[in-house]
Amino acid sequence: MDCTPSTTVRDAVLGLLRSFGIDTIFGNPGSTELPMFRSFPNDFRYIVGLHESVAVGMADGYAQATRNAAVVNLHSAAGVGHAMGSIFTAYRNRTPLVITAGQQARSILPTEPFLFSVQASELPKPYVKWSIEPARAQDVPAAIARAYYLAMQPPCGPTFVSVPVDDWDRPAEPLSPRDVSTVVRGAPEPLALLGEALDQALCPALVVGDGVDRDAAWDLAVQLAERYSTPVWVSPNSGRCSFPESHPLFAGFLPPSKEAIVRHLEGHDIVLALGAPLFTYHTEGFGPFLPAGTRLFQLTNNPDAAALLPIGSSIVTSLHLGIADLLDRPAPPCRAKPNGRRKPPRAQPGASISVAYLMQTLAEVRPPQSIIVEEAPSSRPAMQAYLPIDRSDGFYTCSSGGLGFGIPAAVGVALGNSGQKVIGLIGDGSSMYAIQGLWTAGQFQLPITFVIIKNGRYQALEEFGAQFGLSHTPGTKLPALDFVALATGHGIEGCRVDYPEALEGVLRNALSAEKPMLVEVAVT
Ligand SMILES: Cc1ncc(C[n+]2csc(CCOP(=O)(O)OP(=O)(O)O)c2C)c(N)n1
Ligand SMILES: [Mg+2]
Repeated sequence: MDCTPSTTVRDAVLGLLRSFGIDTIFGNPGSTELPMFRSFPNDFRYIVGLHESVAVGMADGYAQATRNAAVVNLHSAAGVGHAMGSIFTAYRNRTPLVITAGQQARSILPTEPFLFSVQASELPKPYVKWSIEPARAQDVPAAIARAYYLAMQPPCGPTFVSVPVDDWDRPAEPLSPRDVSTVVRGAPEPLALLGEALDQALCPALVVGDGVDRDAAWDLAVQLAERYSTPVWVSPNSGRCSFPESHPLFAGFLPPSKEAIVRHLEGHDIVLALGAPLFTYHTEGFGPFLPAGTRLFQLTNNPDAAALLPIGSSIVTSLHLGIADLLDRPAPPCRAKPNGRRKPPRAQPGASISVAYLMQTLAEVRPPQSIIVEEAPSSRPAMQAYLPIDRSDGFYTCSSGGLGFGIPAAVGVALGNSGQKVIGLIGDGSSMYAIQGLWTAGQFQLPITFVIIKNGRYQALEEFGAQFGLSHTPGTKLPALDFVALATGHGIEGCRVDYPEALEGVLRNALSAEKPMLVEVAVT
């Protein structure tokens, strides 16, 4: 009997990816991976990022937009090192990624060759859910399959497979995909107890986190809020929008501070956190987690998030199914509607452009279905006040706090939403962590408008410096950056706007283009 495997590791892996609905590989190529791309088939596309952190950031945006794991290939140790910040962000975003990395040929590993990775599977830890360098070449396809199923299993996240360069041409058996169902439904008893508590509550509130939108439970969250007439808050530093921000029940954004969360939730006897970690603080705080007498419930699809919640009752469930089960209960008695958040005063055009005026103008001129990708730390409060997001899959930012997500993610979101306008709202400082992403946007002529908010500084850090009592924060001034030149240098068109009178026209013009455009907005 002939026991020779009928295909190669490469073809077995590509076949598997096809069966997972994956036809796109993000990466930045290196010698230790090139045989992966021998006779690269026409039904696949390779999307280059000019730095590994950009490749992973694009894959993150693409995976979130397509709701499927994205594959990204990195160059052995140095490439994984470059990508680490973006891997950290993908982990915190709970984005499913299958990351492969090159490794030197197995036979020369004992003499520590050029470019090899000494403990390849250890390098990306702890920000991957699973990591391996398979013991034998023929084990690579099964490792990729396991990496995919695990990446897609809630809570989603990146997984990592290191592949020695000589493995790709080795014989392997083709591998058929399996049905791996990972949707968890909350147990009926605790859901019934939560339902009863909500029915009896005098003044309940909802807090939504990115888990709602990630689980496609946006409409159900709206129904639940309307049924119980609850105000709806957003969990601190949420990476996605999970509730329409123009809805009369929308209450606003919880700040990432212990004392402020207690203040904002004062007066509620029940708080229900939906797909929300709730206690994501940015600075040290003291005192209780919630106001005295407030009971906390949480629905989460993440067992670890349930375990680490310091107070309250958690139910591990798909958000979609958990909320649907609550809605299946008989309707509760009618409750008075709370006041929604107050509209901010209209921003006026001054002598120069304020961030509030920029956000207000953008809200008025942007296509209604356009998608916002934001990374503009000190501009965020003005964005939240003046630029409401009212659609599911309509907003992305990073949940990690690590800069370098915005530009690549905008590219990935645009690649995953063919034709849809994407607006990247990016701080001048943030943009420089991954400016090379502009080049990929240009190569694919993606319909992205990059709005660079140029205040000439790391303003958020100056604000933090003041909070810590520093009289001067060094290293926060950013003179001499020319974003129009950077756009042109990366192959896309750029323009600059300095005065309020010109802002609307410039934004309209950029937004009407079907190609990438960069607008540098000088703000005060
Ligand atoms: C990778 C990384 N490095 C450094 C920081 C610290 N940091 C937080 S906000 C910020 C400033 C960002 O500047 P910019 O995008 O211009 O926004 P602004 O603060 O001016 O609104 C920096 C450097 C970070 N969050 N991530
Ligand atoms: Mg800035």
